[in-house]
Amino acid sequence: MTWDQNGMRAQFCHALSEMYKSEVPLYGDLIDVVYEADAKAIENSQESGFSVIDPDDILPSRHRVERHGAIRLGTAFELATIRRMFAVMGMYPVGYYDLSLAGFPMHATAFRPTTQQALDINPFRVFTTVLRMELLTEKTRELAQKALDQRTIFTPRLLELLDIAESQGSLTPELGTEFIANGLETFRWHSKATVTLNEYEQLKAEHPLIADIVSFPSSHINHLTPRTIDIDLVQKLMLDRGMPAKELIEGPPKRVCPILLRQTSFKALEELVDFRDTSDSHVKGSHTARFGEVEQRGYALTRKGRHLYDQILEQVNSKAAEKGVKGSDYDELLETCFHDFPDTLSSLHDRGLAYFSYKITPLGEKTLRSSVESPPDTAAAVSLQDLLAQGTIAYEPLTYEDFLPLSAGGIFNSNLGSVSLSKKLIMGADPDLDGFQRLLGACVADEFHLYEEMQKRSLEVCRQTLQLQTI
Ligand code: OOG
Ligand code: NI
Repeated sequence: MTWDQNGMRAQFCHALSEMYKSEVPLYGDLIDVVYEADAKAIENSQESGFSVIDPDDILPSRHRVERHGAIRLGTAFELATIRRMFAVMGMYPVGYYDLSLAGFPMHATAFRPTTQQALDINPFRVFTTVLRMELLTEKTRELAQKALDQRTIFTPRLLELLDIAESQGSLTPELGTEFIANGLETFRWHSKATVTLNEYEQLKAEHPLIADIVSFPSSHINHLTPRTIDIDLVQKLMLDRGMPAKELIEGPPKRVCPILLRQTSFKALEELVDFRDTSDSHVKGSHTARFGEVEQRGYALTRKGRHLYDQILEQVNSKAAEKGVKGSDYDELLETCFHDFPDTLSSLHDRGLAYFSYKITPLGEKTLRSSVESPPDTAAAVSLQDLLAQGTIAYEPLTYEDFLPLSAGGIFNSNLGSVSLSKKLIMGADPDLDGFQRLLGACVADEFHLYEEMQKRSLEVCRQTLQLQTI
């Protein structure tokens, strides 16, 4: 058992998954469906002799344990403390997501490992949103502030353990165990609300997510998502089993070369809640927040690739809106429009649309060994194209490690009962990265930069091994 950051992350992810399974049994069923679909997909791809499966997907150390979760926070203290908590597990804020575009008064980042090695061990990531108080109406803001001021979503012991971890650089196994047990409390579901039913209704009328963020004593994990290698098959199995699956898969269509992220989900559960009463007793009510989701990850796109993706998706959505296209017709339209997005590894590589990792091929290694006697001319400038054409080095795509919350806006919306009163006001807002970083107490990393660095580093290793001046 290791208690370094990677070990802590793996253990925490496992413990959280067990807790969520007991809280939301349908999540456990979904995991079973994913295992079944993946086994079948591997069998099918072996039978067809045409492998469409990304090797990264079947790395046993990574794939089976891979999860992402999502939490929603209310204050700067909560966000900054969560940042410290995730840092103990080697998870750092990457990317800024402005959710006002979808009509939500929130912005977000994703806490995740940032190195290839850490991602390979356990890529656990948590999409973390925080409320934008300035986008609420005054009355709701006051109510939200009052409710948030009276809660602490961290146990006192967790706060002590954070100080210890930060001053000593790590935790002993005993303290690590305590850290995990205490950390889980922040994400646990509580059916006792901290507000009255009337206050809850008021918050919900402005936006259901405000009520979800503000009304409870913890920041309950609202979903935990396993990764599959065949989301179409999972979708089919979910429907076959009568699970309350959402109708469409979000994101890009099914392709030979999968890109970014495809996601589907089952609808939020209606849960009983005890609301506070002025007379100190409780009133029964209900809340829908927690759901199950599944995802298939594809290749990370460069800025250029992402731009093309966004352009095509916009085209799809405006055509769909214009003609009122829905259901399987929407899927067809999506597929047609995405014909404009190259779908071979070499075109994605040569046109600079996706990120890749380079490595020396067995042929390259053989040549290298035979040239030990007479080392190559290190001053020689060899181009990447030449090395690829000679078969000295090869590339494989980098996996997309981030999120597409706006394309998954459908997931958000399918889990919300009513329409927001203040949607128009929110949608007119500007993104506020500076404001978000102030609440976080740190900067967020740029995801494109991280992929670019991984790609560069892999090429640098090749250059050094081949003893070349430049590639
Ligand atoms: C976050 C939704 C974002 C995803 O997979 O895009 C997310 C939320 O519901 O709070 O998890
Ligand atoms: Ni999600």
